[in-house]
Amino acid sequence: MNKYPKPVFTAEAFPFNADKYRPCVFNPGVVKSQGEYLMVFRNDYGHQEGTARFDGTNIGLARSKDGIHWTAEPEPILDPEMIREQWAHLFPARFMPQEIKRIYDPRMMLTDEGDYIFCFAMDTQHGVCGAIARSTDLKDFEALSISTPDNRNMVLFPEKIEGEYIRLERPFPIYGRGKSEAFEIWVSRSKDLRYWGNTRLLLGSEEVPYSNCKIGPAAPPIRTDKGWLCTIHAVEKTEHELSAWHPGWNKIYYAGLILLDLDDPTEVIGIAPEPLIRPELEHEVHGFRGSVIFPCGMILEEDSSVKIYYGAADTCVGLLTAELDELLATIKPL
Ligand code: BMA
Repeated sequence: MNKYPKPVFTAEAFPFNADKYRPCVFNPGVVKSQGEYLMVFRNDYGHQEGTARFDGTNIGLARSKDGIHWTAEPEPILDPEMIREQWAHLFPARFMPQEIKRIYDPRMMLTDEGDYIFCFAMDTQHGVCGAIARSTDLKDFEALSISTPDNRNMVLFPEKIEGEYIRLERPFPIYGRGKSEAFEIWVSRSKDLRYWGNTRLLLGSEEVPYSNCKIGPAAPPIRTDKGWLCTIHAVEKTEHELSAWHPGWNKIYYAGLILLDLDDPTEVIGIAPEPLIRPELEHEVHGFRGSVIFPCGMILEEDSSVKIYYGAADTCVGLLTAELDELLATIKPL
């Protein structure tokens, strides 16, 4: 496995709002299409010093020929303003436009028809929703569905299974779990990306040995002979404050691996007992929220190598490359 010693994408590569204090680009959704890599990323700009707040958040797009060197479009492709205008019908008119506050953490998949399907988190005045949108040109985004709150980290499988789309998701149950932030990964199915159902628990946070808190799905899974290889993020809450611009930040985010049954991806068949990526490098440990590894994109190459793109310290984008076999070798039966 090879972790790139420096970030592969930083705020310097995204000129929009570059004059703002401490801009961040992170949590990258990545697909590969006809030899070109496309990355959608979260951009937080205008950090309000001494607080956890930013002036704004939008979603940008970058392209690459090799998956390592990226060129960003100069303007965001999606921001809360566009959603307020184009998706106003999703909310009662009396709550608009102030209802939609932030959009962030994009993941992306490509359909057989060549449409881009986006999943992202949407903070509203009435809770956090998981949104799904379709785009044919990465300019206009048609709303397909929004979840009830609180739910986010929606991650679609890259293909239909038995005629159905499959999504991993992470609701936030604050009643009934006995401790705060014990949040799990659930799975739902849909025939048309609009109506979701057959929801089922996939993995409990207590089943992940390196987490004492919440877990969530990370990048869209990849198909392998052994099963669907799937990244997760898993959180360890510590007793001490970690290096961060965010006052009081005390959570470590690790990336981990699980394996899902090929025919029935609602069944976990294996888990790697140790984290795949721990925050260790300078750009992973120091930043807006230090010690955060948050993958949102994973590409299986023709030579069976794998690229995993992750947000590092909620500030920039890191990359881990590995052979598929070495990733699968870390998995033990659940
Ligand atoms: C999660 C999300 C992510 C973020 C992570 C670490 O809850 O908000 O966007 O990267 O926390 O701060």
